[in-house]
Amino acid sequence: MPTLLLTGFEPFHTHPINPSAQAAEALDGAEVGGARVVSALLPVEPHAAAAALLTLLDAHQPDAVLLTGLAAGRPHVTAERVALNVMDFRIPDNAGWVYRDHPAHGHAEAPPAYMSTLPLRAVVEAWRAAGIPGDISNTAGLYLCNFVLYHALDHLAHTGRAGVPCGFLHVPANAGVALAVPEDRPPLPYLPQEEITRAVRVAAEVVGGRV
Ligand code: PCA
Repeated sequence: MPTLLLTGFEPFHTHPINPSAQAAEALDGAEVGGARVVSALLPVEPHAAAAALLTLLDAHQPDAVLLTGLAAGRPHVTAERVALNVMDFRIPDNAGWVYRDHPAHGHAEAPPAYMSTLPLRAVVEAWRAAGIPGDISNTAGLYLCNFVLYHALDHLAHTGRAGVPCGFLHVPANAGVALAVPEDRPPLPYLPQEEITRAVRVAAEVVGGRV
């Protein structure tokens, strides 16, 4: 059976939990769209995240890759179209570092961007058919989510696996994240965790069903 690598991120910044991690944990080992899900959590620090990601890609040789993370403030799920070779953090990573105007990949020949190789429109249509509003996003930000998407696509391209569908889903806050916002800060839109997990599962069904 084909393998679908599904990653979530550890909690970061002021968020006590990460709904992407909860979705990845809930789907670990499941058979989705004819593929077996192998889930893993990535650290919110670029060096450790890149090392963990490349190890996962080489150890599991996945047939499809679905990376996920939290976009606190977005009202619905989004499938990212592009990863840029830029890090420009507005908040520190979990090691306390802030990278500004910094390449995501230091190699002189690293391209400025990679396009997601997921069937993005099919994912959005499957969400809608399942009653889940969502959209394609044209920016994954310039923090860890953009960074891991860039490195995953770069690694697949350089190991003869450019045809492996690979992309990134951003999920909104769940109730636990929204409840942790201090009263003097603007409230966050949120979705119940079950709905976030369902959205990730529907996307995995589309991707897994094509490998
Ligand atoms: N979201 C962050 C990094 C970790 C996460 O879950 C991002 O959007 O870059």
